[in-house]
Amino acid sequence: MPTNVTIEYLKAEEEYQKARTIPEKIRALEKMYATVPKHKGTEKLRLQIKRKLSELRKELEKQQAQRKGGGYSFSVRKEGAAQIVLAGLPNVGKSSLLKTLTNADIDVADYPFTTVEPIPGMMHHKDVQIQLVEVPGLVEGAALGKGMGTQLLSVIRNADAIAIVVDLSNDPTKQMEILMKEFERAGIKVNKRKPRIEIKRTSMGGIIINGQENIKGDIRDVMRMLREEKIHSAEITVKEPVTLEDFSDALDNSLVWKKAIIIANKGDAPGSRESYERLLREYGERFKIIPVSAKKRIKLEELKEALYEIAGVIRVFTKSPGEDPAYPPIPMKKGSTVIEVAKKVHKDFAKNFKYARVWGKSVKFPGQRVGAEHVLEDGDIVEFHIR
Ligand SMILES: Nc1nc2c(ncn2[C@@H]2O[C@H](COP(=O)(O)OP(=O)(O)OP(=O)(O)O)[C@@H](O)[C@H]2O)c(=O)[nH]1
Ligand SMILES: [Mg+2]
Repeated sequence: MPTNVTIEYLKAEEEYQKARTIPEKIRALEKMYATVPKHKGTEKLRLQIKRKLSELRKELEKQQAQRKGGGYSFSVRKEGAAQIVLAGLPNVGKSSLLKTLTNADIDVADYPFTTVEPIPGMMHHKDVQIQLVEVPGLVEGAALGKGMGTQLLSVIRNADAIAIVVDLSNDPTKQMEILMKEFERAGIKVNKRKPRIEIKRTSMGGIIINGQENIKGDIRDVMRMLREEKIHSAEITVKEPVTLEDFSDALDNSLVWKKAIIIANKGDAPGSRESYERLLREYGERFKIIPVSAKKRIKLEELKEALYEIAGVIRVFTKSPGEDPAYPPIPMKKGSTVIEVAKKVHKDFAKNFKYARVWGKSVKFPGQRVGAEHVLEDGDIVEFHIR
């Protein structure tokens, strides 16, 4: 046991030793993590706690999955170009937003837990259909199983992006604290980029690490983590400076990385200006925050635009030589290439692809000739030339 820890830490450790259930263990470990002094000398300890937490999360997931037979499982079939969840505490106005943004016919009421299962609706914006899914209200402890929380969080884990809904009439920073804690517990990394570490398993040859100078930490700890994950033979490329914790995250296949925005609802309510400003101070750097009122229908166009942006969708128009672009455009994932569009249009287009001409933001001049791997941008027009 390290000698430089606090009384609070030791208490938390005792709690951990006494804990019987997984949620109890998780809560105790979280306390241990929070009470370890943060300096170089405790880095390893903190990493160990994190890794133990991630192990417990996987165990909890397994436990819940086995229980599913008799219990309940939610899943919402994806439709449209992308799926965005509306997630927040109870009674913040998720249903009201879904109702004004989509065609969904749902209940709105002034008490918590009106919505008891995920509800989808389609939002139409810029010729693209985006699916919005209301997730029933989350509560503190959701990720540890409270209020069907684990099932609800798994709906969030499967979505393409998250719209966090907070209520400006009711301490939104506190709401954010609760939600961020549950996302963290559920292994959902919000508005963070996955560390750029590539792990290619090989059948033999041991561990090869390229870019080892990018790892800020003891290589023996790296090797230990790899052993723990049962990776004995692999080629690993570290493409940017990383800490041991980043390295651990990159190995942890129970984590998901999601983009998120904050919808600050009930902007019409008394006191909402002050709480919006506080929210902006504390979360404005990490999140795009859109203050709206579902009830008074204020700023809904801005909200649609922001949802469209995090959906990560681009519109690609196709045309035949000598003709106008076809309508409607084809929705594609951001970063899509010419050949990926060709595959969507017609399999012969992809098979017999020779080159394409492109008009729009991704090219230097109109009608530029490009190859199969050319990356397209929103609004581009593509003309396929095939053999
Ligand atoms: N003042 C104000 N009230 C709102 C606004 N949006 C929703 N409400 C009210 O907030 C209450 C809850 O709205 P819902 O849309 O049912 O909230 P929810 O988040 O779906 O609630 P649950 O499904 O129970 O978690 C209702 O009384 C709504 O009328 C708003 O923009 N301004
Ligand atoms: Mg609702």
